[in-house]
Amino acid sequence: MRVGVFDSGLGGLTVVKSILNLLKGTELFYIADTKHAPYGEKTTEEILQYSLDITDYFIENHQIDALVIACNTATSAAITVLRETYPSLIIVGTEPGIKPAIKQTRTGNVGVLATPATLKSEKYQQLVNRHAKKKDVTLFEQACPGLVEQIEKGKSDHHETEKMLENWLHPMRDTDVDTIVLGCTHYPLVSNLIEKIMERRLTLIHTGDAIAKRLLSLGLQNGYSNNGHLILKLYTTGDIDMKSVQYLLGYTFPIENITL
Ligand code: DGN
Repeated sequence: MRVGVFDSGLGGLTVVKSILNLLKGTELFYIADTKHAPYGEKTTEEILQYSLDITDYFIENHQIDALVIACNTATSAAITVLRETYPSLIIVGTEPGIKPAIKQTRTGNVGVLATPATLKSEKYQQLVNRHAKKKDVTLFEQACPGLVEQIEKGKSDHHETEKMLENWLHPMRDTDVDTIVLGCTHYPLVSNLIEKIMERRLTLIHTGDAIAKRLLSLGLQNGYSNNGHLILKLYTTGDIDMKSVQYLLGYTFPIENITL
């Protein structure tokens, strides 16, 4: 199976990591659309256009069978139109892990960290209505404007980033929140800081593994085998912090600049 994966930047590599762990016979192409990062502050129309351009690039250059939108923000803005535009493509999106968080919390208090665009989106409200409203669960939702930029700049463990997170997590620290949803694929990069600031054992929910499982199951249903060799190719539309790429993948990997 030939799979295209994209995000506004590096964050989607957390999803690539999960896919690499689970799938075997796959050719994986990743685009970090760093030229347009962060998506969180763009209009829906702009994000939709970037998503269409990236998908066209994957189809023209790599004849992909499946597309993974490794970005909560782009999923909210574009998945419906992408499914209508490319009906023969397997399309897997990303959404904040509200459902697994509700299953795992013991205290019933769950934090949700995401971009402003994701928290404001209709898709997120639908997700909350579907899963959280029926249960005895309180959600502490917190938008984190600027966090994606810090991570893209390679400042995941910088004291500036720690200060930002301290402010956002302050209201949660005063409650018995035991589970936090990482509602942006960039945020696993600041897991250590979140745990340090919260000063407790936490369950951090990141959706990379669930996406990889869904991709595998849809691939098998569509007749693709999961045998053979893995091939990985990374592309970026702008500047990228190689230190973070290495940190995310666990090894250095070449990344090619492209124009869409
Ligand atoms: N990784 C993207 C997400 O999951 O929403 C970040 C979006 C952005 O660029 N702000």
